Amino acid sequence: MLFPDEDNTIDIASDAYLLKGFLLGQGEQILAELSAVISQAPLRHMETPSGYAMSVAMTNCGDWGWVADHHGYRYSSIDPNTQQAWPQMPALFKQLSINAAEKAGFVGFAPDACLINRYGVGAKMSLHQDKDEADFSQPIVSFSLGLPAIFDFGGSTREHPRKSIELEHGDVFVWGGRSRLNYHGVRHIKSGVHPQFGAYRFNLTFRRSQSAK
Ligand code: MD6
Ligand code: FE
Repeated sequence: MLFPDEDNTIDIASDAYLLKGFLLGQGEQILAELSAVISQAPLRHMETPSGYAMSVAMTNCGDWGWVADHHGYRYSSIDPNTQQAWPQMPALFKQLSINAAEKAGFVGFAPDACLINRYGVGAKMSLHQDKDEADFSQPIVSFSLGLPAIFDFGGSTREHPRKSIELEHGDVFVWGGRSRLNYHGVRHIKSGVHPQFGAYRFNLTFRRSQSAK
């Protein structure tokens, strides 16, 4: 165990850590920044290359944003819906993501992309790998806000056995290194109402999408 003295940092797999409640107390400020981002770059249901609308509504902030369309999946510096640059990554988001990465042992995290996922009740994310980034040496830092979710975390193949983790409001999941390309997914969100985020779960994932050199 890397952090025997910190019982709110939980080892999930090699180089994967759950920071329980890391964002607690920051909900209102995060919500205010998030609302400003979403008013500039509205949430939308992107279409997969095979033509299905995703159940999760998405947008981005930062220099680069993850997009899906009939061409495939990629990072774009332009929001295809507004034809404008994505909104700047709020300083609060960037700093919290860097602090979380450091707490998990990843120094020098320099995120250039933040994907914002909004799950309504019943929405889910199928098993996938995050492999559209140019730099796998940096971790992914994932914030969970609002309704809870069951997150399935597997290994480097689809068939690898999976661990189920509950991600609750305020949790941060950091993974990189040996787990960076592990398959993962989110089960259907159960109905509920969160005092700040209503009937939604928001997930913010911070990544280094472009090569740092
Ligand atoms: C979610 N997250 O938690 C979806 N990917 O809603 C992801 O797909 C994800 O949380 C890579 C790293 C962390 C993540
Ligand atoms: Fe992912």
